[in-house]
Amino acid sequence: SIFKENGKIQINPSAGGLATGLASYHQENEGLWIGWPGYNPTTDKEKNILKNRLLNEFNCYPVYLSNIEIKKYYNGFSNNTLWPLFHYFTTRCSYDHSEWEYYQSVNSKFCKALLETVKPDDIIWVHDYQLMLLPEMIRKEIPEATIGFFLHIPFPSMEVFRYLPWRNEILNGVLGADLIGFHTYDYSRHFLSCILRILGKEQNYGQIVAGDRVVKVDTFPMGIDAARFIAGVASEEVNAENDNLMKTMKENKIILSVDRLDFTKGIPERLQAFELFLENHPDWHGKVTYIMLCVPSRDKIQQYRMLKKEVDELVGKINGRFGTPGWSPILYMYRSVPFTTLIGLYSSADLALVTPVRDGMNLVSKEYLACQGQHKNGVLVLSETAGSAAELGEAIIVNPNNVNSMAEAIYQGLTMPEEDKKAALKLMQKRIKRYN
Ligand code: GDG
Repeated sequence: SIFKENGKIQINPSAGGLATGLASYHQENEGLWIGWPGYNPTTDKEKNILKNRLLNEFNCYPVYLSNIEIKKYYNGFSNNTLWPLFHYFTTRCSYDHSEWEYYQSVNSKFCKALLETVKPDDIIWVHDYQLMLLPEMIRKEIPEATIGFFLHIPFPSMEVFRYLPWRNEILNGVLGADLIGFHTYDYSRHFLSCILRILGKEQNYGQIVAGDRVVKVDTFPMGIDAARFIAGVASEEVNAENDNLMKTMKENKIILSVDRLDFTKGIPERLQAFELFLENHPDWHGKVTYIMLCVPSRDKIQQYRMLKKEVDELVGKINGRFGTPGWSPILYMYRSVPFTTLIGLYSSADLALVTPVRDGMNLVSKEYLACQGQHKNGVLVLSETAGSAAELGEAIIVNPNNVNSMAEAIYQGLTMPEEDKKAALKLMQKRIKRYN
């Protein structure tokens, strides 16, 4: 995120899965990252200053969006049509023709920025649902280009995808790439089934013939830079933060959740499950604290503001119902915290609650496991509809809509024998380090 403080522009890496997950890769390679910086300079002079700083300090190249483009392309078509549809929230989708027009024009704006910077033999890697038309646009301009496309969110089943009025255009857009990647085998399968039933194109072992090209579709579950998290946890700064946290928490067990505040993350359902756990297990009152870190996200969209209100109210209700002068069941933070604080929380928590109703992958689940290191025995409660559940079968797997079973999973996780916790954790940690 970029903002102005005392007249000077501050540049901070953003806290979304795509940005954090690819940061290490970007730093270690000589690529150029083209993207919207999330900030609108008001003058041409400021635009140029920011552009130079992004290039020199971060190897990034900005595409500036106007206010109307932010409204119609970003908050509109990307986050109010594709995002809810691909996460199976079909009743939350708007299908607005003018937003679709902005989606097309902003995709061409990115194509133009790419043409300004691309060099012969560059490999072009297009990311995510905001740029699904871009591979085809680039292909038209540079027919011999090498293009990859990766989707960071789920690709829904054909029965859901077909709701989209512009389904053919989106599929053809992506088919401009040479290699199309998804997090899980199911998403790849859904995509191939749409290609067959909507475009009538057959596939053979994940290969599709598109004109005179062969396009390959495959599964690449995104990993984390495990070494960076493990080294971070060992640092003095993180140890000092943890000592402080332990003083406040005393002997209490810590439950942790970390998400962007998004309706796909199942936050209200999770709070209801925690409330039910406290109701069913009074012996745990005063002995457990749920630290809930919610990072503000897309707060210009009405539905996100309503969710914020709902979450605020639920937290207030639960703390009001069970809290005592010496104990608040939920410690709620609505902001982004520095990396050291985040990994300190990951390493201190006895149980992580990762219960999205739908999530492409979910990196938080992997980061938590990495930060538990060799000496902790943390338990992961994980939703079956997070992409990471396909890789982390040793976690306590739950249905995120089943509040009763989530409440019991919390109890089970807190009371499990240490050797069982350790055995599950070790297996998952090994996998995370290997597929980093
Ligand atoms: C999308 C897909 C997919 C969170 N709070 C803070 C903070 N974070 C970082 C975490 C993590 C990232 O944000 C969140 O990543 P997720 O993967 O959990 O979720 P989305 O943002 O929804 O990401 C998702 C991902 O893309 C990658 O393909 O896994 O399914 O929805 O890395 O560490 N970082 C800091 N402070 C915070 O307060 N510094």
